[in-house]
Amino acid sequence: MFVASRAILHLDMDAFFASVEQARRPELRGKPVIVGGERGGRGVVSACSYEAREYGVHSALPIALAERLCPHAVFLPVDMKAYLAVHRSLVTLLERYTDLVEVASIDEAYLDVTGSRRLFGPPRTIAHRIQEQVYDAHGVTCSIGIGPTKLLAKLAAGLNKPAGIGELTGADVHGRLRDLPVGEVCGIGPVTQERLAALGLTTVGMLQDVPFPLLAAAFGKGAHGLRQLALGRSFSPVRSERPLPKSVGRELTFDDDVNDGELLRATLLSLTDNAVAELRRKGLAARTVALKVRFSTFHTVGRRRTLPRPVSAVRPLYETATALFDELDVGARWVRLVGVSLSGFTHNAFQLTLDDGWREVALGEAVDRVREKYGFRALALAGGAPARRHFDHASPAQSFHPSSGGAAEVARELDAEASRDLVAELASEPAREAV
Ligand code: DCP
Ligand code: MG
Repeated sequence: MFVASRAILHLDMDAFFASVEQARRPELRGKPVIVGGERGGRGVVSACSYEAREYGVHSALPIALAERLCPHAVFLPVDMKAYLAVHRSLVTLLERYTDLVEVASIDEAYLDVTGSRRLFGPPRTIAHRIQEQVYDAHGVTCSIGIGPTKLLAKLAAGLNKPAGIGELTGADVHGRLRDLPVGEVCGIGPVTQERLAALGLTTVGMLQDVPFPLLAAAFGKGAHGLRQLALGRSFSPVRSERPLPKSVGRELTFDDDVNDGELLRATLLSLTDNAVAELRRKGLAARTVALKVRFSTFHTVGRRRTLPRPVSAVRPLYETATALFDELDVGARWVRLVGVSLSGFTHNAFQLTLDDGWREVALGEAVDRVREKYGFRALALAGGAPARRHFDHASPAQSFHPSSGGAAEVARELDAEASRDLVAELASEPAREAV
């Protein structure tokens, strides 16, 4: 079961190399343009404008053949330097909308905008803005697909070429998707396509319906993956190529020193919850939890623990933080500051299996969605309540110091009116995330 819903965009430039040429030489606009080599050359077509496609020209066709199909086309050599310059500028533009930009090719990128909606609006609004900005900056058009997975977003972009914006949802998997040729699905290449055709399977719908034993007989271990693709179930996350952050942490200096164990634990829960929210926004999972405690004497102690595998749910990370806290044996000593820091990151795979903590992850993402809409404080973990009361009294904008990144944001979130304190009963069932 796939519960978590992400908002993923797939952007693909239209007739990329040819469009760049048309943009810098306006006299070529509206004309068939073929990029790949001069007339009479021995090369193949790299790109061709949509006007040239009407004559049957396409990428990888020998230039000589393209010449025959469309004799009046303008033939141009490849100017990779120019296309790369546009490419780099596009990536910079896309990174304004989210940290999670995966560059898939010279003219294609995936964006995970799940965490960007609060700032930039719904995915369709983001897609319109990107299209406009790309055109304003470079005079070229792109197509953008929206979906809950990369696979569906890419299909949606392909269905809306050129210059379109389209969306495919989970519901479309058993609707519009069924009539598509299997070759349209990213991951089903020409060889697989041929083998499927030999079984009489040419459309996505056929691949959805074919009895599994038949598929397994033909494709062995690959059968499961094929069926998943046909059902739009590809949960591979958008992988940004940016280096992973070293750590994400939150710490709190109390306005008055504290020696109340319950309040300290509740503070740890709020800090962990806050740090994990940032973790999920960045699409990461963490393996290492570090705890910092500064006593009223300014003596500072720390403990860290590494989990068997990376997690992105609050509970196992909080439980580790409290275990570390117990080991420190704070007793009745007065505490000035506590901090929780997460590190040892991997990209969160969102590969949800029944025994893999999917419920925790799905709940976490549901909490993220509510917070995106109504603010961070709209939902708070049950055990964090005493700490929240404390924050409310303790001029939190000054006393709450995120130890890495997002400082302004968190200060703002904690400063918000505490009028909508709903309690998320995440604690209602025992954790399934084994640590
Ligand atoms: N390319 C190439 N040789 C190929 C395919 C593509 O050199 N066989 C280059 C030129 C294309 C660019 O990569 O402009 C992007 O490839 P796409 O497959 O996205 O094709 P286009 O952007 O040209 O057209 P479309 O509008 O179909 O995306
Ligand atoms: Mg393209």
